[in-house]
Amino acid sequence: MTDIVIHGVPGSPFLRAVQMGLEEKQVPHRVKALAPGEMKSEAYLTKHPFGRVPLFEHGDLTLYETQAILRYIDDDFPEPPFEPNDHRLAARMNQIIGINDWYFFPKVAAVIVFQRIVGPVLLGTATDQAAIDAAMPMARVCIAELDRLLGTQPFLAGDSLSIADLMLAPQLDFFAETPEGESLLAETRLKHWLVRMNERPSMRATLRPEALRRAA
Ligand SMILES: N[C@@H](CCC(=O)N[C@@H](CS)C(=O)NCC(=O)O)C(=O)O
Repeated sequence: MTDIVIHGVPGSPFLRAVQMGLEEKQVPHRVKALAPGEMKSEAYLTKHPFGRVPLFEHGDLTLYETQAILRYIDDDFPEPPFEPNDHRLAARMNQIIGINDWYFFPKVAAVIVFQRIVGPVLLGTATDQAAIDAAMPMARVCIAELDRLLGTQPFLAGDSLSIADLMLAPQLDFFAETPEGESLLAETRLKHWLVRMNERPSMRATLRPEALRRAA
């Protein structure tokens, strides 16, 4: 089997989503941790011109964008499938991936998780409360909407694990470490879904580094 390598920064929720996908499929792989600044190096930018993680390599295929990577993994390693057969549930999965990529990550997690945890712990920066306050309206909408879409289903897009769960679980698990995340998730069905997700071997095998697991 061709070697699979994922380049990333340990703790990144997008990296973790890909790691989880491979763990769920029981596909051997290795993570190449990037050194600080390496994401913006000339060599890295030739493979990922946007300078982000993860970057996925499988033989001569180089791929970035987490949902594209997870869809590729699902096609190349079919069992267990990550996409619902029912086209309505597949549409729901795609919608939730969109919520993550357009609203939750850039407007909520990238602000609040950064201000509360990543900045202070990794970069030694102070928390900007005004930035957190400005992100809260979108945070409320995202959590309420994800909770509504989950409804009483076991997984975000129905009865089985899908790419929506793989992408959202690492994001919400990190967000739940912040006081804002903890309080918004309290009393939601999403919180119970997160507990169930955290019990999966794929989540347990891909824990964030210790420093990023401390409550802010
Ligand atoms: N749309 C990208 C987003 C990836 C992303 O934003 N990753 C973050 C880490 S969680 C990153 O690389 N941040 C570095 C930066 O913004 O310079 C994907 O799905 O892979």
